[in-house]
Amino acid sequence: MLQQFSLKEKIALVTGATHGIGMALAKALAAAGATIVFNDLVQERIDNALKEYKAAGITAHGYIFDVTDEAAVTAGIAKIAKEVGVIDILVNNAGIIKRIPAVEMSAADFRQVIDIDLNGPFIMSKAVAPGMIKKGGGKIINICSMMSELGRETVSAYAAAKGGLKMLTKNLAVEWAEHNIQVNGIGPGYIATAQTGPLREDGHPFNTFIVGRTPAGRWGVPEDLQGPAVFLASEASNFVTGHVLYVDGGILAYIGKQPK
Ligand code: NAP
Ligand code: GCO
Repeated sequence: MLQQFSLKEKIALVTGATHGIGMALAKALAAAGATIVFNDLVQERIDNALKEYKAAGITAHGYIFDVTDEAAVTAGIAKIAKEVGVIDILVNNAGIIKRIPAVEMSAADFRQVIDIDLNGPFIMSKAVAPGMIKKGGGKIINICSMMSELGRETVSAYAAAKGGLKMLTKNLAVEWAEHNIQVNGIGPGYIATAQTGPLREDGHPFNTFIVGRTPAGRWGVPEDLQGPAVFLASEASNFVTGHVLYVDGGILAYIGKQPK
């Protein structure tokens, strides 16, 4: 039974996996047997991450390229194919958020969020798909969000991107099903990483708010996403496609607490 979850002999590319959720997912895929490849924008961060992977007993391969730069992505994927092998599993994890009220947000800021969080996964998926098709199949996991379903003040660009990413997931899933490529999403709840650091500061009203809004009563940690990622990367999910697996401690099932 557990063999179905094995990723032995698979090559997994996790974008933006120098820390945070990306690194936790890469470590989980490595523990299940996969060879890990990741990218980032800055060589120093790649080098530090390589040391951290090594300390965890993982031989990872780090590459510099921006997920929004189609030419750089194409060159990066070709280099990876030569030096490591053809990608079997792609995790579109790289992403940014800008918390700015909509009336104050410049179109340039809005565009940048859409570019990294939505165009990036499209460019990456398009770049790995031909190799997967030749190999006879593959797995793509898009890191979505609560904001794929819900809105809140200040995150219009992020919600637009992550909502779009949910639909990109469904569309690529149906478009590439005939090639045995499963495309799914993971929708993390509120996870303690650098991205949410400003919201978790002591005394920040959002901190109390989100813990109360999460039936599990806590912030998630990147490790909460590891099991779901291995499942969606493995043969255990071969008939699961176009699905977003929300890992949110119950947020999306919850109407909220009545006031006392
Ligand atoms: P994070 O700590 O900010 O990590 C994001 C990563 O993406 C960083 O490694 C960053 O690289 C990389 N990145 C950004 N732009 C890039 C680009 N253009 N090309 C390549 N890499 C790029 O955030 P996180 O919390 O781990 O989040 C990871 C993913 O999960 C994001 O897509 C995020 O939206 C999503 N998510 C997070 C939460 C949460 O609560 N934390 C919840 C739901 C979804 P640098 O370090 O070099 O900037
Ligand atoms: C915010 C948060 C979120 C989370 C996450 C939720 O400001 O509301 O940063 O958007 O990071 O994506 O799932």
